[in-house]
Order: sequence, then C-alpha cells, then structure tokens
Amino acid sequence: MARKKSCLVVVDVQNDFCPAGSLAVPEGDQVVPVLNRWIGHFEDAGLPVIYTQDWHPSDHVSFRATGGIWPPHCVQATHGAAFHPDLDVRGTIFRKGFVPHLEAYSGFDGTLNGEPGGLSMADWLKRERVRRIFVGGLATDYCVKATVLDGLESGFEVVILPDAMRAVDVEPGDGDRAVHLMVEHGAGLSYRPE
Ligand code: VGL
Ligand code: ZN
Repeated sequence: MARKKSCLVVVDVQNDFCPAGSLAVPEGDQVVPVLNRWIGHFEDAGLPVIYTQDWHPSDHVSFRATGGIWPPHCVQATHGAAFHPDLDVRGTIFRKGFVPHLEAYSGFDGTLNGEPGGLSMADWLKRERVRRIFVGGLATDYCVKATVLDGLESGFEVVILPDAMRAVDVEPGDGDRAVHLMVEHGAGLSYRPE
C-alpha cells in the first residue's frame, strides 16, 4: 500500500500563549478556528490528531527568575497551561518541559501525558505507523520550529500550516525566518482547508 499515514500535531495552543496570557503570542487565538478545521478533517479521515502541551514546574529554567528569558508561563495545572477553551481537544496529549532544569521547546521532547520516562512522541508516532506529520500551533519561532526540525531529523515527512501558526517575534521577522528555515530543511506547506 503506497499510502503514507498522516498525523496532525497541534503545538501548545494554551491560554498563556493567547491574548491575555502571560506569554501572549500576537493573534495566538486566531489559530484556533483554522486548527479546528484541520482537526475535523483528520477525524473524518480516521487519522490521528495529537496535542503538545507546555507543562512547566514553577521554578522552570526557562523562567527569568531562574535565568531564562521568559515570564512564568504554562505552570502545571494552572489556567494558563490549559488548552484554549475553543480548541477541539480529542486526541492524545504529549506534555513537555516538566523537568525543572531542562528546556524543552520541541514536541519530540514530550512524553505521553508528561509522565517522566513515559512513551515519547516519536515512539508513539512510530507505533502508529505515522510517516507524515502536519504541524500548526504556537509559537512559529519556538516550539513549532523546534518540533518541525526534530520531526524532519527523525525521518518524518513534515507539512507546516503557516496560517495555523503565529510567532512570538521577539525580533521582528522571527516568524518569517522560522518558516523559511523549516522549508529549507525540507518541510512542505499547506493552507486552511475548506
Ligand atoms: C514556547 C516559549 C517558551 C512555545 C514555549 O510554545 O513556543 N515558547 N515556552
Ligand atoms: Zn515554555
């Protein structure tokens, strides 16, 4: 069978990365309706949808108080760490960034439900015989970029969804540069489906 099984990977669509969140990504909430369309199509096709969730302890190394560059965000079990309330969440969740001293931007650093030593996202995808991942979410220039580059490195075909992602843009243009970099590394592009 020539079919290459696809999986949709929804990266970090959490309250803290949306307007009013502690690490608000400009227009972060605008990815939700676009992703919900993709989620519906994958479900209709019987294909898996998985979600990554930034899931930090309150003393995480990425926070300014502990030497990092970010305000506290996505602290475990807080409202900020929860998925955007309008996001259709019906699949398997991989949590990442739960080890206090380890930065973890990539979904491939995540484990099933954030269990330390639990099944990794790559092993889950291999177990499901997934060959191609479609990636959208937050933020283009951090966790989406890291997830896409790791996915390519791990041998998956990767398709990015530029209108289903938004950038932090610490420096103006970071998001655009991240898209170019992902394409340079072999990612394809696809846009909002009908
Ligand atoms: C992210 C900064 C810090 C992201 C996570 O999801 O892109 N960015 N932690
Ligand atoms: Zn984080």
